[in-house]
Amino acid sequence: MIKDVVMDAEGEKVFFLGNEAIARGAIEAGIDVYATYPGTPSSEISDTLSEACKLLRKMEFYMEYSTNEKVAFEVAVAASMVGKRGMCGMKHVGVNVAADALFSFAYVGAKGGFVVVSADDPTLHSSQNEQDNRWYGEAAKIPVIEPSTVSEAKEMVKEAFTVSEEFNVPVMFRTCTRLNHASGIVELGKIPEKKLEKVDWKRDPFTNVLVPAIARQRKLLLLERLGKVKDAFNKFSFNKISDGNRKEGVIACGLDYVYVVEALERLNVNLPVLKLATQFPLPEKTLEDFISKLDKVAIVEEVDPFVELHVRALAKDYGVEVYGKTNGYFPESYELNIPVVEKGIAKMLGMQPSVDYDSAIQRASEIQSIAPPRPPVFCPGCPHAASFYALKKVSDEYGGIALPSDIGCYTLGVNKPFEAVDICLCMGGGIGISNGLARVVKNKVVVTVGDSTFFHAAIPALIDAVHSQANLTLIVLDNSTTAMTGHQPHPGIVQRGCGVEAKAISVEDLARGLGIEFVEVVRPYNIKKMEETIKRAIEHEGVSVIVAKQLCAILWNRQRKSKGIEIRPFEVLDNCNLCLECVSSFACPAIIYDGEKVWIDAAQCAGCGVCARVCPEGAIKPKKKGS
Ligand SMILES: Cc1ncc(C[n+]2csc(CCOP(=O)(O)OP(=O)(O)O)c2C)c(N)n1
Ligand code: SF4
Ligand code: SF4
Repeated sequence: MIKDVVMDAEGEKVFFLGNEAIARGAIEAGIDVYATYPGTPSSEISDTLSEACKLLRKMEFYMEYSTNEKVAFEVAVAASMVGKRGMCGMKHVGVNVAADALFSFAYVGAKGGFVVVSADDPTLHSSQNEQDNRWYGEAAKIPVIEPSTVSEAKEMVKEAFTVSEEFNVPVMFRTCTRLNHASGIVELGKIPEKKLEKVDWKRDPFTNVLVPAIARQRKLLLLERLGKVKDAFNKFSFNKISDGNRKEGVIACGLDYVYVVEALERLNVNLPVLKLATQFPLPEKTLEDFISKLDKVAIVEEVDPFVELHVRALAKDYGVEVYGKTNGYFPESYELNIPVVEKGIAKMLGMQPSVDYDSAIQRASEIQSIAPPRPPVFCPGCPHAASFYALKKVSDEYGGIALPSDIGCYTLGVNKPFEAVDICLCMGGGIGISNGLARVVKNKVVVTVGDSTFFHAAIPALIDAVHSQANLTLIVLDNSTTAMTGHQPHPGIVQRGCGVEAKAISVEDLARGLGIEFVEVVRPYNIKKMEETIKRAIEHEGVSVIVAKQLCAILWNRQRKSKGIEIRPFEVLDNCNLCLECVSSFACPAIIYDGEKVWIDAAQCAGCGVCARVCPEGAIKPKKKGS
C-alpha cells in the first residue's frame, strides 16, 4: 500500500506487491527522475511512484507519464547525463519503442545511475507477444539483472544503480509478471533526505555527441566496460550457490529460483543450485565453478533458452550434460510454474514427479471446458461500445469496410456483436496499416485508435497519411484516459505524474494543424449522429478525422459519485416486444435477457442511455425517481 511505500521507518517489515517493492527500491536509491509509459505488468511501479512523489516530504524526485517509452527513456537519460539518477519503467514491448535510444545510450554510458525496468510478460497475460528482453542486454551490450523474490527486487534496484555508476553503464532490470504481481514481506531501508537540485550544464561532446568518429571510439569503451561488469558479476552478491549431495545441479534464473526450491523439496532431493541474478553478461567463472563439479545441469529460465545457450558452450569444456528448453526438458512457450519445473528436473534425474501433474491438468481442462465461456466485454456505459455499434452499422450498409484498429480497451470491439476491429498489431500501428490498405483494397478504410495510443505512436503515421494523400477515416476514441492499463494520464489531459497541472493537447486541434480538412468532434452516445458523421467522413476525399469524445464510464461514474450526482439507471418498459436488438446488437452487460423478458440491472447501469437509442420500440427509458 502507498502509505507503506512512503513510510520512513527503517527496519520495519511490510507486505508489498513486487511492483511496490521496485518502487520503494527506487525511492531508497534516491532517484532524481522517473519517467514511464504504462503497460502491464509494469504499471504499478509507475502508479506507486506517481503517488509517492506527491506524498514524500523528505525526498524529491521528478516523475512523469511520458508520451511513449522512447520519450520516457530519453527523459531519464538526461538525469544520468548530468550525474543524477534516472530510471524508466515499461513493459517488454515498450523496450522495442525505446530501443533506438537504448542502443545509442549504451555508447554514451551512464554518468549518474541509469536503470531501465523491463517487465516481461510470459504467457502473454496482457500483451501481444512473449518476447524475452534479455536479448536486448546482449544486443545493446548492457547488463541485465533479474530478482528472484519481492524483497530481493527492492534491494536489487539499489544494486542496479550501484553497478550503473561503478561501470558507467545503463542497467536493465528485468522482471516477469509473476514477480511484478506477487506479494511478499520486505524490510524497509532508509529514505534518503534530498532535494531535486538543478546543476550547471557542462558540455561533454566527446561523450554525448554520437557522430561516427566519436561513436567508433566509444564502441571500444563500451566493450571494455562490459568486460569489467562481467568480472564483477562473478562476485555479485545476489548470485548464490547452495550445495547439494549429488552430481546433478540446477541453474535457477531470476524468479524461477523460487519454483526450483519448491520443486526440489517436493522431489525430496538435495541438488546443488546456482541462483542466477546476473543474466547478462553471464558470470563465467561462477558458472564454471558450479558446473565443473557436476555431471548434469538443468537450466530453469523464463521464455527463451538465453542462459542455456551460453551455458551449453561452457559445458562442453567440462563434459557436463545440459537439460533445458532446447532438448525439451522445459517448454519454450509460456511461463514456468512449480509442476513444470518439477517435471523437468524429475526427468533429468530419471524420477517420477511427486504428483501426477499431467492427469491433474487433464482433469482441470475437462472441468474448464464445461464452464460457460466468459469473453471479456466492454463495461456498461463504455463509449467505445457506442462508437463500434455505429461503425458496424455503417460498415454493414457499405457491404463491408476495412476496419484496422489498435491496442486498448477498444480492441474488445473485435468481439461479437460489434466485430469492428479487423487488425491490431502494435501500438500506433493501425494508421500506418490503413494508409497501406487504402492503396491495395477496394473497400473504404476506417481506423480506430484510443487517445493514449494516438499520442503514443500514431501521430507520425497520421502525418504520413496526410502527406501521401491517403483516402481513410480515422476515429480517435477519446475517453480522456489510458483506461486499459489503469487510467493513467496522457498528453491529452490536464494532469501529470506528480499531480502537477499539465497543458492538455487537443486531438482535434492537432489534426487541424496537420491541414486535415474534415475534423469533427462527436459524443459517441449519440449513435445517430455518430453514424451520420462516419458516413460523411467516409465520403470525404483524403484523410478525415472524427474525435469520439466521452469520458471512460469508470471515470464518469467516479466523477459523478464524488460530486454527489445521482447515476440514473434505465429500465425496460412493458412495450418491449422481445426483438432483442439491445441484447444481440449492442450487448451492454447491464442488459439481461432471462429467456422470458429483457431487464436492466440497475446496479450495473451507468445511465448512458445508448440502449434507449438502440431500441426500435422506444421501450427503454430512464427509471423514474423512487421507482
Ligand atoms: C509499446 C506498448 N506500450 C504499452 C502497451 C500497453 N498498452 C496497451 S494499450 C495501451 C493504451 C490504452 O489507452 P488508449 O489508447 O487511450 O485506449 P483505452 O484503453 O483508454 O480505451 C497501453 C498503455 C503496449 N501494448 N505496447
Ligand atoms: S475501462 Fe473505460 S474504456 Fe475500458 S471498457 Fe470500461 S468503460 Fe470502456
Ligand atoms: S443506459 Fe443502457 S446501455 Fe447504458 S449502461 Fe445502462 S443498460 Fe447499458
